[in-house]
Amino acid sequence: MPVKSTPSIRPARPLPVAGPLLALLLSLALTPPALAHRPDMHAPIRLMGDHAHHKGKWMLSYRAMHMAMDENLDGNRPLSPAQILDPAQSNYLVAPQKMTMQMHMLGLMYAPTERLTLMGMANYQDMSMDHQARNGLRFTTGSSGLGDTRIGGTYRLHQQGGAQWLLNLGLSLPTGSIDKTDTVPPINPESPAQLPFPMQLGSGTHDLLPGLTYRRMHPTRSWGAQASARLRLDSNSNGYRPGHRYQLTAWHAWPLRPNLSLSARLGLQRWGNYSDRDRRQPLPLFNVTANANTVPTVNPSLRAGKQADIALGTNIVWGTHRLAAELSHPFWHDLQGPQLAENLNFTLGYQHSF
Ligand SMILES: [Cu+2]
Repeated sequence: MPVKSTPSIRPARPLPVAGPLLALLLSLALTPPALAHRPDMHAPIRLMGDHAHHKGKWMLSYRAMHMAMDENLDGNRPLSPAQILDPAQSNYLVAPQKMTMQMHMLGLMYAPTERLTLMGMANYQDMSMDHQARNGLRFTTGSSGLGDTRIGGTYRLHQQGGAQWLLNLGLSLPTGSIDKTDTVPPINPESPAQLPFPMQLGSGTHDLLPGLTYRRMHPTRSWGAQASARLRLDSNSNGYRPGHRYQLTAWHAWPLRPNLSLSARLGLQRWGNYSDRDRRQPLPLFNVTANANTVPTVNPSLRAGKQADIALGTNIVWGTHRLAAELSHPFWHDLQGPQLAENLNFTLGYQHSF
């Protein structure tokens, strides 16, 4: 009787199945998806005008932004409310402590031709600012409502292989109020007063929004850069205008999965002081000229600044839908102060093209 069978070695060999399965999973995770449909086809969600659509295509987008400011700076130097209110150093009666802003943005894009994509965007803002008065009183003011509306277009200047140049041109329309009021206890506890510059919902001005964007896709990564500006074309109905704003940003993105990418971005921006040379009449109470020393936020010469941000983001795509988020933190400031400095910005967005 031949005793050939040695069945004891059979169950010790699961590898013939596990090996190929592991290799398949690894290749799914590491193989870059096709260039045409990548999650990093779009720049980090905070940017606008970063992409164009094919002729006849529409896109609906919603972004929610949360911005927090919680420290006053003069230049790059922190100033506490006590330092700002120190009678030996200033005449200020009130010091801002922190400010938060929530913004909801609804946008629509449409490409009438292969080269041109039109866009429009409206937003709703909700702002709150905490203050401390010299007499120790703490109070909060708030304003909310429709902000300024943006319309414009993105023109595909040049596209070759994975590289493209986009020209952006837009206009900001003054749909946001510049006459928001709230009760300001140390000034007038009985009736609402005109809120200072940063608490107004709009600029009241027509702004030109030029920009230039470069994008480049590589097999396993992509990057891009954008230069943009907000140029005030006129003064508002209250006789002042905010300063111009210039932005420069560059990002790098990595498609980790066919439907998921991560991005890192660096941003630089500078903005100017307010100009009130066209002012016809003083505003009630929070009067920009007469009460310039009440609180730093009503002084048109304490608005300018420079800032550098670092941001991390992600894009998740499925079909024609995209969900994206970006968290940014300014790591350097140079502010004409005392002025509240941005500390954190979180943007969450959803886009659907059809
Ligand atoms: Cu779009």
